[in-house]
Amino acid sequence: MTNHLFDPLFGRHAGSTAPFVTPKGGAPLSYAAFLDLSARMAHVFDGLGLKKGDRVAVQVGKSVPALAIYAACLRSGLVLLPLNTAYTVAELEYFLGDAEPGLVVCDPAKADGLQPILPEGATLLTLDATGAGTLMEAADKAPADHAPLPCGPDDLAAILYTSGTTGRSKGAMLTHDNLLSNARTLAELWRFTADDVLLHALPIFHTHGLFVAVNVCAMAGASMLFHPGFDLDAMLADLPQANTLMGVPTFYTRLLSDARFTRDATAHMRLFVSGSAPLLAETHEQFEARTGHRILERYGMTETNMNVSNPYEGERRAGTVGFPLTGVDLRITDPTSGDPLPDGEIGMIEVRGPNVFKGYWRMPEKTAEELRGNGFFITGDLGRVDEDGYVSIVGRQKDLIISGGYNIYPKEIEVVLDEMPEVLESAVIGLPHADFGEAVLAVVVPAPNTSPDPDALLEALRPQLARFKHPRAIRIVDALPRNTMGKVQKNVLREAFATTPA
Ligand code: MLC
Ligand code: AMP
Repeated sequence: MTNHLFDPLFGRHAGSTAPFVTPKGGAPLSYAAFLDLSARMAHVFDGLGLKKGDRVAVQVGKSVPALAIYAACLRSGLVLLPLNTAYTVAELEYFLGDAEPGLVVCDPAKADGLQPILPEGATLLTLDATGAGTLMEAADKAPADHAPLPCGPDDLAAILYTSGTTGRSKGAMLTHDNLLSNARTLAELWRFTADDVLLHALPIFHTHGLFVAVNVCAMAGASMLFHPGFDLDAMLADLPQANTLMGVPTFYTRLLSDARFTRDATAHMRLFVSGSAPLLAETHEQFEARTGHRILERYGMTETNMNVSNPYEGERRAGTVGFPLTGVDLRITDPTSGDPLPDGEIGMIEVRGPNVFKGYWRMPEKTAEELRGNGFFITGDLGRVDEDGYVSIVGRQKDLIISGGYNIYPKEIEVVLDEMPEVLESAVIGLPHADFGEAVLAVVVPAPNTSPDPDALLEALRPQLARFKHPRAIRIVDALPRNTMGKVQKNVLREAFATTPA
């Protein structure tokens, strides 16, 4: 009896003294030591009475023990629910209520805030960025041998929440095989081996940092330099020890902004991968001119893992995301009728393959709207396939802002603004931003006989929404532009405020 994901990803490294993860400024941890840590944690989870399929919600800073929770969940057949550290208690209340985890792990500083919103019967354990807290206290006392629970390809490994156009977040259910198939494909396509050292500075609560970066490394037996976040000086300092980097476009524009990032400083590097948001062709070209390397851009989503990638060998074409991955079917359809369109035409990108999720947690209607009976997932991204087979993303049908690689659904902010007594209605748009790609601007129509102060409105958003979702500015207008159907014309707002520094 095997554990479909754990065994090939982690289990096969049992006893290996090869380095797996080196925390910034710390000593390398071998695969064997990491496996021991995850085994101890799995014993703690089992001891709490958690059963296969139970959810484990985790909102903690990035650290090696935080990563070990992922491996421990796999061992015990539990479903990891990683949560952005920026989420407020108000946001967490929804996730915990919806997913009903049996265990919540949080930073000790947040424990008091979370206690009142814990689901019935759930346990709360703590873990801080240094590894201290009740989880490690218990794990330190547990044995380091743990037999992974048998799990099949269709068993759930994780639920990742993604916001939606209605403002309500949906939990994307990812199976063992969704993650395993994608890790295998990417490790092979991007030529990862045990000789690779990845500079890892992405958060580990999203697909990119957790499943793309960590799973690809573990699949290949590679190692990671684990940085708690993106710090330019620290990145440049550790670059000589690494040979690969995965990042969002903001990583690359920030690196390019520093004169120390030169051809010499990158001469030893094997691969730079970009994704999660569009990489401007201009950035791609500047990067090549500066370093001689062509960034490899790929395209993915929480629901689908990675779908499309530029080639390792062959032309990495700027402004495109490359070719569908092995095993992934990609088609372009008419956004209204759903009928497939011929190559070259712009339409909805739909994808099908072993990487595509199982559906939204407890939302069968939402699942049916976005995941067709024939297995194609309707991505909400608009694109085309050129005569050479390269896929380009030309826009989004979904009303979504991507800021520094984080998805921000305008509806979620509009709902909160609209509830404020001084706001009649609001529209939230994304404007171009040099660092984050896009930044949030809110346009507000005051309620009758009020004159809201934008700073006061921003302050009122603070306890409700994670900081990265906050508008960079609020503009007050008399009315929102609408089309004949009464729909707010966000394109008109984007043009009107195009020059507003956001
Ligand atoms: C931080 N802030 C942001 C922000 N990140 N605001 C908007 N958008 C963001 N992405 C806020 C901070 O709270 C801070 O608020 C202020 O902006 C300045 O912060 P900073 O110090 O400049 O930010 P930093 O900590 O350096 O973070 C920037 C970043 C980070 C780009 C390094 O956001 C990041 O790591 N992004 C990666 C996201 C990611 O992993 N996406 C993958 C999703 S998976 P204040 O209060 O100081 O003003 C996916 C699928 C796929 O999409 O295909 O991969
Ligand atoms: P998420 O919901 O956080 O998984 O974000 C997925 C979305 O990020 C996709 O639907 C795309 O809109 C966007 N995305 C990911 N990779 C790219 C890319 N290389 N270029 C443009 N958009 C991307």
